[in-house]
Amino acid sequence: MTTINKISAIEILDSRGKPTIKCYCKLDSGAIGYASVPSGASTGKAEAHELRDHNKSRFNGNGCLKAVSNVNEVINGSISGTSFKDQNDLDQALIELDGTNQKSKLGANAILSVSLAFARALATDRNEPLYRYFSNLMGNELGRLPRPTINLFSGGKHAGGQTPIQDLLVVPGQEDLMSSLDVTYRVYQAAAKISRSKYGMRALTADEGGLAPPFNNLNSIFEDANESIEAAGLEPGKDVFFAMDVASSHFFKDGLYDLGYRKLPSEGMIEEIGKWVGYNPLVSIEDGLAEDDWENWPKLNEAIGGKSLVLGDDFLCTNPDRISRAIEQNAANALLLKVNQIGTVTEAARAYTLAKEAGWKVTISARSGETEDDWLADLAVGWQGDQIKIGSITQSERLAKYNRLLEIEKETGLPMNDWPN
Ligand code: 2PG
Ligand code: MG
Repeated sequence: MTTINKISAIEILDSRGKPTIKCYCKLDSGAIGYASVPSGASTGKAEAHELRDHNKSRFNGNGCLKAVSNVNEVINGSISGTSFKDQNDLDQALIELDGTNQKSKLGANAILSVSLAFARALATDRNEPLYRYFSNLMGNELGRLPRPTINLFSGGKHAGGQTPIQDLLVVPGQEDLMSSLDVTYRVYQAAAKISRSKYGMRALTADEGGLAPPFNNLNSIFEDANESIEAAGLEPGKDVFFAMDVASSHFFKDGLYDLGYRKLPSEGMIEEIGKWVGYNPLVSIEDGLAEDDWENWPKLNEAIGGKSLVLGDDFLCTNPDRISRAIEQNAANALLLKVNQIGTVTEAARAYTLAKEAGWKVTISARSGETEDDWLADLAVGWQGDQIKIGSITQSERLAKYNRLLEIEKETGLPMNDWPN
């Protein structure tokens, strides 16, 4: 049993300058854990509720003082001095204290901050690295490092909508992390040069550090990405692959996918994605269809699932009920896992297990609004995520996680997951 001595929280700012929450958990043993919670911009409707103050005169309504006070008053009042068997025991207490389906009373941001800070406090107490705590929690041996999928170009909600597609990512195929980051750096620098010469654009970046030039059309995203890889002296489909976050819920209106130059029904969108996957070394398509287009996800999976991951983000929202339904309907073959979409470590672990038991791949993902906290790297290694999606390699809130992965790689000597080679 572990007794919590005190839980407290403060407001801090995320990578977009918006308030978020950082929590400290002190155990009776004296061990202290902390955790900061990220925040999305292209959010799914089924995500757990992120509690904001809606006081327009402060951070345009984005303050998190209510969430902070829920930790300091309600949660601390209820659980300090209480003993818990394990992570599950604490998370169940938090879920019951909130008592709503989407954690709308206390806020998923408040609840997750406590759940994660407790995880880190326990790891500290046991004198074990956080990745080991997470692997023990899952009953996993340590196996392989997740392969990074790294933003190169961005659009959609992360770049002011200059193109509807949200992210084109590179998937370096190297055998270790530093070589993968080296390849990514070279491709990124080549892409920055191409953006300048083709679009007259300085290397201005989107929320996650991807370049965001005003592409002429969707094909030019692929053209420019392939060109960047070649300009870096590398071969697309051998040294570097692609992943795409279509994030199509955000341009699905009145039954049509609005790609700017064309509006397509679901069948047309599936055909279009089939072409992208056919002509490019695209190994992962995230949210190719909208979050409520349940009827057509199985058709997308049927059409491209043999060649590419059919990855559900807004579609699944790390929600065990949605994942079970998708497994039953054969509607995807991979889960994008974001812990704050569901709100506790235990429920995220359940989502992970469901997906793995169905033979799916799992990509562990950061959010577009991130902090310098690096727990995501430990969680991805401990749970043996097949992929990790953190963003580009240009901003410190992302690099905190890449650098933590480098440390873990050095410490453990783990090999990298061999997908997609
Ligand atoms: C996504 C994420 C990360 P956001 O859509 O996958 O790229 O974005 O955090 O804005 O939901
Ligand atoms: Mg997404």
